[in-house]
Amino acid sequence: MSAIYAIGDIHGHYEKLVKLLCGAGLINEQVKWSGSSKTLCFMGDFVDRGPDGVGTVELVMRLQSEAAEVGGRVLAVMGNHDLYIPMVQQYPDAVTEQGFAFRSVWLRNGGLISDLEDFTTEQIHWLANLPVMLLVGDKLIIHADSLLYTNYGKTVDEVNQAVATLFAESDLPGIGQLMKRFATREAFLDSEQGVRIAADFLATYGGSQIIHGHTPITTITGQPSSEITEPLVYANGLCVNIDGGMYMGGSGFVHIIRS
Ligand SMILES: [Mn+2]
Repeated sequence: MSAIYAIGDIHGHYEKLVKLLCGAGLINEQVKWSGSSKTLCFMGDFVDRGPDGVGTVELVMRLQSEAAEVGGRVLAVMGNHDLYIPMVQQYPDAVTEQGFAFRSVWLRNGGLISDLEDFTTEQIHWLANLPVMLLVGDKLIIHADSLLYTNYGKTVDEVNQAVATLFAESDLPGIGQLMKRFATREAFLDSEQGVRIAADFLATYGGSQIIHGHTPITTITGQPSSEITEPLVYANGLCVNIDGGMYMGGSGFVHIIRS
């Protein structure tokens, strides 16, 4: 299989994304797909915090169809911030178990009213229907370094189906619970337990390595995001964090997986 290109949490940083894609030869100067039959994989959290969530989603959706036309693939999993958009847009009055409006929780977590107003129905539908896990070659792609996925099934398909059903059935308590679970992180980080937990996770869902975003590398290593240009490989090589902290001053990076 040819190389897989993976990019972490973009959080509305459209300009940074264009620069990364251009640098990797995946788009040309007209911002059109030039990656031929390559595979590009996004870790989710396309929106919130940064200036242009709508432009970011628009670009990723367009690249999906441009890549497909020439035998390439642009894949994406859902991040917790992507989940907020359809939730807040479709159910503006919904409240959490504790009685807080989801809208205010979203705003406190970097939600932008300007983005919300500009999303098209098609884009909202796309966000709500993103898979939460993907097995690409021998890499298991998830947004969060969390065990939340294990609540939804024992295979990648089961998990994706169960999450999709929450939206299809307008299961607001279920979506609320998913959001809460999505707030967890660092499940594989513990130096003693992490390797075992990651190995169990891979044994359940397949793949030989977990690729994730969600937890900016700077929050683990203390290295400033502006200096982070490569992934954090940990848990004996079973896990790869590719969140360069694009909303924290990082340029982000493209993680190229050769197999
Ligand atoms: Mn996240």
